[in-house]
Amino acid sequence: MLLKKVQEHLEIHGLDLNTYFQRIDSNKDGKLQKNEFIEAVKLMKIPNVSNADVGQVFDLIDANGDGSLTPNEFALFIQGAKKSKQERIKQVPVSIEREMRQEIQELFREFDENTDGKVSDQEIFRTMMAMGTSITLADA
Ligand SMILES: [Ca+2]
Ligand SMILES: [Ca+2]
Repeated sequence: MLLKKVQEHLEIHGLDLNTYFQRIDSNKDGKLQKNEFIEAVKLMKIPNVSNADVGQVFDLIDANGDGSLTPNEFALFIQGAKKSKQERIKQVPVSIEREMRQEIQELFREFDENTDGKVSDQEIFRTMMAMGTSITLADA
């Protein structure tokens, strides 16, 4: 298990955000569609997270709701992960993939914070605020 984590880290280490984005943009249109995002997350093998859950996270990251993530929207998501991580723990550099995985896991925990198994609008709103992303950003 630990070995696998190390391997993952070595594989991803050195890739910048754009490189990683291009890697998971399988149809190479410069945006991440929901199925591409789900595929990328699936590779992370996060326990107890269904494709539908990942779809919900996608909708949350998709700030302008056009059904695809621009590099900018994706960057905001990853930067949110980096920022919150730096505040919590000082660690050796971690991979983008691992940051994304952690951010997604945290999003789910926050989604379901009242543990009724449903996500209320209020919970989504609080999660948005916690992420600190600029959801008013009008990107193309
Ligand atoms: Ca794409
Ligand atoms: Ca979008």
